Amino acid sequence: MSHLLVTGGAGFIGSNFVHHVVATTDHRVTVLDALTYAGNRASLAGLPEDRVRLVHGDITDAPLVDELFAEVDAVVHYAAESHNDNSLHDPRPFLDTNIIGTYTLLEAARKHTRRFHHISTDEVYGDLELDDPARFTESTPYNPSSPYSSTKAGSDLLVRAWVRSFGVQATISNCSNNYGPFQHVEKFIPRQITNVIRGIRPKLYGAGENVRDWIHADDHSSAVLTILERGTIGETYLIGADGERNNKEVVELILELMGQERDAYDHVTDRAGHDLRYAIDSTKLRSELGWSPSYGDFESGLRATIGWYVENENWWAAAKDKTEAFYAAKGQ
Ligand code: NAD
Ligand code: TDX
Repeated sequence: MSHLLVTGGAGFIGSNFVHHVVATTDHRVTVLDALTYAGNRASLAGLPEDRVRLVHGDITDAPLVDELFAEVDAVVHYAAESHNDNSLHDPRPFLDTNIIGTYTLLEAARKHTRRFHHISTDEVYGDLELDDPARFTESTPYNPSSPYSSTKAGSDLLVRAWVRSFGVQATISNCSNNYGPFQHVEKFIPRQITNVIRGIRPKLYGAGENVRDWIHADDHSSAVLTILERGTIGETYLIGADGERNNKEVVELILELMGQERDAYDHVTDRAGHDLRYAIDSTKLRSELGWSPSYGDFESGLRATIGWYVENENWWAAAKDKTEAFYAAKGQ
Protein backbone atom coordinates (compact mmCIF):
# COMPACT_ATOMS: atom_id res chain seq x y z
CA MET A 1 0.00 0.00 0.00
CA SER A 2 1.26 3.46 -0.77
CA HIS A 3 0.35 7.07 -0.22
CA LEU A 4 -0.35 9.20 -3.31
CA LEU A 5 -0.37 12.98 -3.56
CA VAL A 6 -2.94 13.98 -6.18
CA THR A 7 -2.75 17.64 -7.23
CA GLY A 8 -6.01 19.05 -8.60
CA GLY A 9 -7.91 16.16 -7.04
CA ALA A 10 -11.01 18.30 -6.45
CA GLY A 11 -11.31 19.02 -10.19
CA PHE A 12 -13.04 16.95 -12.85
CA ILE A 13 -10.49 14.31 -13.85
CA GLY A 14 -8.54 14.42 -10.58
CA SER A 15 -11.66 13.65 -8.51
CA ASN A 16 -12.61 10.81 -10.87
CA PHE A 17 -9.08 9.46 -10.33
CA VAL A 18 -9.41 9.64 -6.52
CA HIS A 19 -12.71 7.72 -6.70
CA HIS A 20 -11.05 5.16 -9.00
CA VAL A 21 -8.05 4.72 -6.67
CA VAL A 22 -10.30 4.22 -3.63
CA ALA A 23 -12.44 1.69 -5.50
CA THR A 24 -9.65 -0.36 -7.09
CA THR A 25 -6.57 -0.15 -4.79
CA ASP A 26 -5.50 0.07 -1.12
CA HIS A 27 -3.63 3.36 -1.60
CA ARG A 28 -4.17 6.36 0.62
CA VAL A 29 -4.60 9.73 -1.11
CA THR A 30 -3.75 13.29 -0.14
CA VAL A 31 -5.35 15.80 -2.48
CA LEU A 32 -3.66 19.19 -2.87
CA ASP A 33 -6.11 21.59 -4.48
CA ALA A 34 -6.45 25.38 -4.50
CA LEU A 35 -10.25 25.07 -4.87
CA THR A 36 -10.36 27.61 -7.70
CA TYR A 37 -13.68 28.15 -9.49
CA ALA A 38 -13.03 24.69 -11.03
CA GLY A 39 -12.40 22.81 -7.78
CA ASN A 40 -15.24 21.45 -5.68
CA ARG A 41 -15.06 19.71 -2.29
CA ALA A 42 -18.36 18.04 -3.09
CA SER A 43 -16.64 15.98 -5.79
CA LEU A 44 -14.85 14.08 -2.99
CA ALA A 45 -17.87 13.75 -0.68
CA GLY A 46 -18.55 10.30 0.72
CA LEU A 47 -15.01 8.96 0.29
CA PRO A 48 -13.53 7.25 3.38
CA GLU A 49 -11.85 9.82 5.63
CA ASP A 50 -9.13 7.39 6.69
CA ARG A 51 -8.03 7.06 3.06
CA VAL A 52 -8.65 10.49 1.48
CA ARG A 53 -7.52 13.85 2.86
CA LEU A 54 -8.01 17.23 1.16
CA VAL A 55 -5.36 19.90 1.70
CA HIS A 56 -6.55 23.32 0.52
CA GLY A 57 -3.47 24.92 -0.98
CA ASP A 58 -1.65 26.05 -4.08
CA ILE A 59 0.91 24.05 -6.08
CA THR A 60 3.01 27.22 -6.39
CA ASP A 61 3.39 27.31 -2.57
CA ALA A 62 6.87 25.73 -2.34
CA PRO A 63 7.01 25.25 1.48
CA LEU A 64 3.61 23.50 1.49
CA VAL A 65 4.55 21.35 -1.51
CA ASP A 66 7.83 20.42 0.19
CA GLU A 67 5.99 19.34 3.35
CA LEU A 68 3.52 17.18 1.43
CA PHE A 69 6.15 15.51 -0.79
CA ALA A 70 7.95 14.39 2.38
CA GLU A 71 4.80 12.48 3.44
CA VAL A 72 3.96 10.57 0.26
CA ASP A 73 5.39 7.83 -1.95
CA ALA A 74 4.30 9.13 -5.36
CA VAL A 75 2.66 12.17 -6.96
CA VAL A 76 0.08 12.41 -9.73
CA HIS A 77 -0.16 15.96 -11.05
CA TYR A 78 -3.58 16.98 -12.43
CA ALA A 79 -3.79 20.57 -11.15
CA ALA A 80 -4.06 23.07 -13.99
CA GLU A 81 -5.99 25.92 -15.44
CA SER A 82 -7.77 23.75 -18.00
CA HIS A 83 -10.21 25.75 -20.13
CA ASN A 84 -9.21 27.07 -23.56
CA ASP A 85 -11.90 29.77 -23.62
CA ASN A 86 -10.67 31.18 -20.29
CA SER A 87 -7.09 31.17 -21.57
CA LEU A 88 -8.15 33.37 -24.49
CA HIS A 89 -9.77 35.81 -22.06
CA ASP A 90 -7.03 35.93 -19.36
CA PRO A 91 -3.87 33.85 -19.95
CA ARG A 92 -1.95 34.84 -16.80
CA PRO A 93 -3.32 32.19 -14.36
CA PHE A 94 -2.38 29.56 -16.96
CA LEU A 95 1.27 30.60 -16.76
CA ASP A 96 1.21 30.69 -12.96
CA THR A 97 -0.37 27.29 -12.38
CA ASN A 98 0.64 25.28 -15.43
CA ILE A 99 4.24 26.49 -15.71
CA ILE A 100 5.32 27.79 -12.27
CA GLY A 101 3.15 25.22 -10.47
CA THR A 102 4.67 22.31 -12.41
CA TYR A 103 8.15 23.74 -11.85
CA THR A 104 7.49 23.93 -8.09
CA LEU A 105 6.39 20.28 -8.00
CA LEU A 106 9.36 19.12 -10.08
CA GLU A 107 11.79 20.79 -7.70
CA ALA A 108 10.16 18.95 -4.80
CA ALA A 109 10.22 15.64 -6.73
CA ARG A 110 13.93 16.21 -7.29
CA LYS A 111 14.66 17.03 -3.65
CA HIS A 112 12.61 14.15 -2.21
CA THR A 113 13.31 11.61 -5.01
CA ARG A 114 9.63 10.90 -5.49
CA ARG A 115 7.95 9.09 -8.39
CA PHE A 116 6.09 11.75 -10.39
CA HIS A 117 3.39 11.34 -13.03
CA HIS A 118 2.46 14.41 -15.09
CA ILE A 119 -1.01 14.64 -16.62
CA SER A 120 -1.16 16.39 -19.96
CA THR A 121 -3.27 16.76 -23.05
CA ASP A 122 -3.29 15.85 -26.73
CA GLU A 123 -3.67 19.58 -27.46
CA VAL A 124 0.11 20.01 -27.15
CA TYR A 125 0.32 18.51 -30.67
CA GLY A 126 -1.88 21.19 -32.26
CA ASP A 127 -4.58 19.97 -34.61
CA LEU A 128 -5.12 17.66 -37.61
CA GLU A 129 -7.06 18.28 -40.80
CA LEU A 130 -10.55 16.74 -40.87
CA ASP A 131 -9.64 14.45 -43.79
CA ASP A 132 -6.14 13.51 -42.55
CA PRO A 133 -5.92 9.76 -41.87
CA ALA A 134 -3.11 10.44 -39.34
CA ARG A 135 -3.53 10.39 -35.56
CA PHE A 136 -1.21 11.78 -32.88
CA THR A 137 1.55 9.47 -31.61
CA GLU A 138 4.27 9.95 -28.99
CA SER A 139 6.60 11.23 -31.74
CA THR A 140 4.27 13.89 -33.20
CA PRO A 141 6.02 17.31 -32.96
CA TYR A 142 4.65 19.79 -30.42
CA ASN A 143 2.62 22.58 -32.05
CA PRO A 144 0.17 24.05 -29.50
CA SER A 145 -2.40 26.66 -30.58
CA SER A 146 -3.87 28.35 -27.50
CA PRO A 147 -2.49 29.95 -24.33
CA TYR A 148 -3.83 26.88 -22.48
CA SER A 149 -2.19 24.28 -24.71
CA SER A 150 1.07 26.21 -24.96
CA THR A 151 1.39 26.29 -21.16
CA LYS A 152 0.63 22.54 -21.02
CA ALA A 153 3.30 21.98 -23.70
CA GLY A 154 5.71 24.08 -21.63
CA SER A 155 4.96 22.01 -18.53
CA ASP A 156 5.61 18.76 -20.45
CA LEU A 157 8.98 20.08 -21.61
CA LEU A 158 9.89 21.03 -18.03
CA VAL A 159 9.15 17.44 -16.94
CA ARG A 160 11.33 16.03 -19.75
CA ALA A 161 14.18 18.38 -18.80
CA TRP A 162 13.96 17.48 -15.09
CA VAL A 163 14.14 13.77 -16.02
CA ARG A 164 17.17 14.24 -18.21
CA SER A 165 19.07 16.88 -16.24
CA PHE A 166 18.26 15.84 -12.67
CA GLY A 167 17.17 12.20 -12.93
CA VAL A 168 13.63 12.88 -11.70
CA GLN A 169 11.60 9.63 -11.83
CA ALA A 170 8.80 10.95 -14.00
CA THR A 171 6.38 9.79 -16.69
CA ILE A 172 3.98 11.88 -18.80
CA SER A 173 0.60 11.05 -20.31
CA ASN A 174 -1.25 13.05 -22.96
CA CYS A 175 -4.94 12.23 -23.06
CA SER A 176 -7.79 13.15 -25.38
CA ASN A 177 -11.07 14.88 -24.37
CA ASN A 178 -12.65 13.41 -21.24
CA TYR A 179 -16.33 13.18 -20.36
CA GLY A 180 -18.12 11.87 -17.28
CA PRO A 181 -19.41 13.04 -13.87
CA PHE A 182 -17.99 16.05 -11.97
CA GLN A 183 -17.01 18.02 -15.11
CA HIS A 184 -17.44 21.81 -14.83
CA VAL A 185 -20.41 23.25 -16.76
CA GLU A 186 -18.06 25.50 -18.76
CA LYS A 187 -16.97 22.46 -20.81
CA PHE A 188 -18.77 21.36 -23.98
CA ILE A 189 -20.71 18.25 -22.92
CA PRO A 190 -21.85 19.40 -19.42
CA ARG A 191 -22.68 22.85 -20.81
CA GLN A 192 -25.08 21.39 -23.37
CA ILE A 193 -26.63 18.85 -20.96
CA THR A 194 -27.28 21.52 -18.31
CA ASN A 195 -28.54 23.93 -20.99
CA VAL A 196 -31.19 21.37 -22.00
CA ILE A 197 -32.11 20.78 -18.34
CA ARG A 198 -32.53 24.59 -17.92
CA GLY A 199 -34.51 24.97 -21.17
CA ILE A 200 -31.64 26.82 -22.95
CA ARG A 201 -30.77 25.76 -26.52
CA PRO A 202 -27.30 24.11 -26.83
CA LYS A 203 -24.59 26.31 -28.34
CA LEU A 204 -22.33 25.02 -31.11
CA TYR A 205 -19.21 27.01 -32.00
CA GLY A 206 -19.06 27.77 -35.73
CA ALA A 207 -20.27 25.02 -38.06
CA GLY A 208 -19.68 22.31 -35.42
CA GLU A 209 -17.42 20.24 -37.67
CA ASN A 210 -14.50 20.22 -35.21
CA VAL A 211 -13.66 16.69 -34.09
CA ARG A 212 -12.75 15.62 -30.56
CA ASP A 213 -11.64 12.10 -29.50
CA TRP A 214 -13.79 11.28 -26.46
CA ILE A 215 -12.75 9.04 -23.56
CA HIS A 216 -14.61 8.39 -20.30
CA ALA A 217 -12.77 9.88 -17.29
CA ASP A 218 -12.77 6.48 -15.58
CA ASP A 219 -10.82 4.99 -18.51
CA HIS A 220 -8.34 7.88 -18.22
CA SER A 221 -7.94 6.96 -14.52
CA SER A 222 -7.25 3.28 -15.20
CA ALA A 223 -4.66 4.27 -17.80
CA VAL A 224 -2.90 6.62 -15.36
CA LEU A 225 -2.77 3.90 -12.66
CA THR A 226 -1.34 1.49 -15.24
CA ILE A 227 1.41 3.96 -16.17
CA LEU A 228 2.13 4.69 -12.50
CA GLU A 229 2.51 0.98 -11.80
CA ARG A 230 4.20 -0.27 -14.99
CA GLY A 231 5.35 2.73 -17.05
CA THR A 232 9.02 3.27 -17.94
CA ILE A 233 10.63 6.34 -16.33
CA GLY A 234 11.18 9.16 -18.81
CA GLU A 235 8.54 7.88 -21.23
CA THR A 236 5.43 9.58 -22.60
CA TYR A 237 2.21 7.60 -23.17
CA LEU A 238 -0.77 8.77 -25.21
CA ILE A 239 -4.17 7.86 -23.76
CA GLY A 240 -7.22 7.53 -26.00
CA ALA A 241 -10.19 5.27 -26.64
CA ASP A 242 -10.85 5.65 -30.40
CA GLY A 243 -13.77 8.00 -29.74
CA GLU A 244 -13.65 10.52 -32.61
CA ARG A 245 -16.89 12.47 -33.16
CA ASN A 246 -17.61 15.93 -34.45
CA ASN A 247 -19.28 18.46 -32.14
CA LYS A 248 -22.48 18.55 -34.19
CA GLU A 249 -22.93 14.78 -33.80
CA VAL A 250 -22.38 15.06 -30.03
CA VAL A 251 -24.94 17.87 -29.60
CA GLU A 252 -27.48 15.97 -31.71
CA LEU A 253 -26.97 12.84 -29.63
CA ILE A 254 -27.35 14.75 -26.34
CA LEU A 255 -30.61 16.28 -27.62
CA GLU A 256 -31.91 12.90 -28.78
CA LEU A 257 -30.99 11.16 -25.50
CA MET A 258 -32.73 13.99 -23.59
CA GLY A 259 -35.94 13.66 -25.58
CA GLN A 260 -35.53 16.81 -27.70
CA GLU A 261 -35.50 17.43 -31.46
CA ARG A 262 -32.00 16.70 -32.82
CA ASP A 263 -31.76 20.16 -34.45
CA ALA A 264 -32.86 22.21 -31.40
CA TYR A 265 -29.49 23.99 -31.01
CA ASP A 266 -27.91 27.33 -32.08
CA HIS A 267 -24.70 28.07 -33.96
CA VAL A 268 -22.71 30.77 -32.12
CA THR A 269 -19.47 32.73 -32.62
CA ASP A 270 -16.56 30.35 -33.22
CA ARG A 271 -13.62 30.07 -30.78
CA ALA A 272 -10.56 32.09 -31.86
CA GLY A 273 -7.90 29.75 -33.25
CA HIS A 274 -10.28 26.79 -32.80
CA ASP A 275 -8.38 23.50 -33.28
CA LEU A 276 -10.02 21.43 -36.01
CA ARG A 277 -9.42 17.85 -34.97
CA TYR A 278 -7.68 15.80 -32.29
CA ALA A 279 -7.13 12.04 -32.66
CA ILE A 280 -5.04 9.72 -30.49
CA ASP A 281 -3.17 6.57 -31.46
CA SER A 282 -2.78 4.78 -28.10
CA THR A 283 -0.95 1.71 -29.50
CA LYS A 284 2.10 2.21 -27.25
CA LEU A 285 0.06 2.20 -24.02
CA ARG A 286 -2.00 -0.79 -25.14
CA SER A 287 0.84 -2.93 -26.51
CA GLU A 288 3.61 -2.11 -24.00
CA LEU A 289 1.54 -1.83 -20.80
CA GLY A 290 -1.51 -3.96 -21.70
CA TRP A 291 -4.11 -1.23 -21.00
CA SER A 292 -7.51 -1.11 -22.70
CA PRO A 293 -10.59 1.06 -22.10
CA SER A 294 -13.73 -0.32 -20.42
CA TYR A 295 -16.26 2.21 -21.78
CA GLY A 296 -16.37 1.00 -25.40
CA ASP A 297 -19.72 2.59 -26.17
CA PHE A 298 -19.80 6.43 -26.18
CA GLU A 299 -23.60 6.52 -26.36
CA SER A 300 -24.11 4.53 -23.15
CA GLY A 301 -21.36 6.51 -21.37
CA LEU A 302 -23.06 9.73 -22.47
CA ARG A 303 -26.47 8.48 -21.32
CA ALA A 304 -25.03 7.73 -17.86
CA THR A 305 -23.36 11.16 -17.78
CA ILE A 306 -26.66 12.87 -18.66
CA GLY A 307 -28.28 10.88 -15.83
CA TRP A 308 -25.60 12.11 -13.41
CA TYR A 309 -26.23 15.80 -14.27
CA VAL A 310 -29.99 15.32 -13.99
CA GLU A 311 -29.55 13.71 -10.54
CA ASN A 312 -26.90 16.15 -9.26
CA GLU A 313 -28.20 19.64 -9.99
CA ASN A 314 -26.99 20.71 -6.51
CA TRP A 315 -23.43 20.00 -7.63
CA TRP A 316 -23.54 22.29 -10.71
CA ALA A 317 -26.33 24.86 -10.16
CA ALA A 318 -24.14 27.47 -8.44
CA ALA A 319 -21.67 27.63 -11.37
CA LYS A 320 -24.22 27.63 -14.18
CA ASP A 321 -25.45 31.26 -14.23
CA LYS A 322 -21.95 32.70 -13.91
CA THR A 323 -20.67 30.47 -16.70
CA GLU A 324 -23.51 31.42 -19.06
CA ALA A 325 -22.99 35.13 -18.31
CA PHE A 326 -19.30 34.75 -19.31
CA TYR A 327 -20.28 33.10 -22.60
CA ALA A 328 -23.14 35.51 -23.32
CA ALA A 329 -20.73 38.47 -23.07
CA LYS A 330 -18.69 36.87 -25.90
CA GLY A 331 -21.69 36.02 -28.07
CA GLN A 332 -21.29 32.33 -27.31
P1 NAD B 1 -10.39 21.10 -13.92
O1 NAD B 1 -10.29 22.53 -14.33
O2 NAD B 1 -11.74 20.47 -13.80
O3 NAD B 1 -9.65 20.87 -12.53
C1 NAD B 1 -8.44 21.49 -12.21
C2 NAD B 1 -8.25 21.41 -10.69
O4 NAD B 1 -6.97 21.98 -10.38
C3 NAD B 1 -9.31 22.18 -9.89
O5 NAD B 1 -9.76 21.39 -8.80
C4 NAD B 1 -8.57 23.42 -9.41
O6 NAD B 1 -9.07 23.92 -8.16
C5 NAD B 1 -7.16 22.87 -9.28
N1 NAD B 1 -6.14 23.93 -9.37
C6 NAD B 1 -6.05 24.90 -10.31
N2 NAD B 1 -5.00 25.70 -10.06
C7 NAD B 1 -4.38 25.19 -8.95
C8 NAD B 1 -3.25 25.56 -8.20
N3 NAD B 1 -2.49 26.63 -8.56
N4 NAD B 1 -2.91 24.82 -7.13
C9 NAD B 1 -3.64 23.74 -6.77
N5 NAD B 1 -4.75 23.36 -7.43
C10 NAD B 1 -5.12 24.07 -8.51
O7 NAD B 1 -9.49 20.32 -14.98
P2 NAD B 1 -9.63 18.85 -15.58
O8 NAD B 1 -10.45 18.90 -16.79
O9 NAD B 1 -9.97 17.91 -14.48
O10 NAD B 1 -8.12 18.60 -16.03
C11 NAD B 1 -7.19 18.01 -15.12
C12 NAD B 1 -5.88 17.80 -15.85
O11 NAD B 1 -6.08 16.95 -16.97
C13 NAD B 1 -5.26 19.08 -16.40
O12 NAD B 1 -3.87 19.01 -16.21
C14 NAD B 1 -5.61 19.06 -17.87
O13 NAD B 1 -4.66 19.75 -18.63
C15 NAD B 1 -5.58 17.57 -18.15
N6 NAD B 1 -6.41 17.10 -19.26
C16 NAD B 1 -7.75 17.41 -19.29
C17 NAD B 1 -8.53 16.88 -20.32
C18 NAD B 1 -10.02 17.15 -20.39
O14 NAD B 1 -10.68 16.68 -21.32
N7 NAD B 1 -10.62 17.85 -19.43
C19 NAD B 1 -7.96 16.07 -21.31
C20 NAD B 1 -6.59 15.79 -21.24
C21 NAD B 1 -5.83 16.31 -20.21
O1 TDX C 1 -20.34 25.72 -25.76
C1 TDX C 1 -19.47 25.16 -26.42
N1 TDX C 1 -19.70 24.87 -27.73
C2 TDX C 1 -18.79 24.25 -28.53
O2 TDX C 1 -19.05 24.01 -29.72
C3 TDX C 1 -18.19 24.77 -25.84
C4 TDX C 1 -17.89 25.08 -24.41
C5 TDX C 1 -17.30 24.13 -26.65
N2 TDX C 1 -17.57 23.87 -27.96
C6 TDX C 1 -16.60 23.12 -28.78
C7 TDX C 1 -15.16 23.56 -28.70
C8 TDX C 1 -14.41 22.25 -28.91
O3 TDX C 1 -14.31 21.96 -30.30
O4 TDX C 1 -16.62 21.79 -28.25
C9 TDX C 1 -15.30 21.21 -28.27
C10 TDX C 1 -14.89 20.83 -26.86
O5 TDX C 1 -14.70 22.05 -26.14
P1 TDX C 1 -14.16 22.06 -24.62
O6 TDX C 1 -15.04 21.24 -23.77
O7 TDX C 1 -13.92 23.47 -24.25
O8 TDX C 1 -12.80 21.22 -24.75
P2 TDX C 1 -11.45 21.42 -25.63
O9 TDX C 1 -11.22 22.84 -25.95
O10 TDX C 1 -11.48 20.41 -26.74
O11 TDX C 1 -10.37 20.99 -24.51
C11 TDX C 1 -10.64 19.86 -23.62
O12 TDX C 1 -9.92 18.74 -24.02
C12 TDX C 1 -8.53 18.78 -23.88
C13 TDX C 1 -10.30 20.21 -22.18
O13 TDX C 1 -11.03 21.36 -21.78
C14 TDX C 1 -8.82 20.43 -22.03
O14 TDX C 1 -8.51 20.65 -20.65
C15 TDX C 1 -8.10 19.21 -22.50
O15 TDX C 1 -6.73 19.44 -22.48
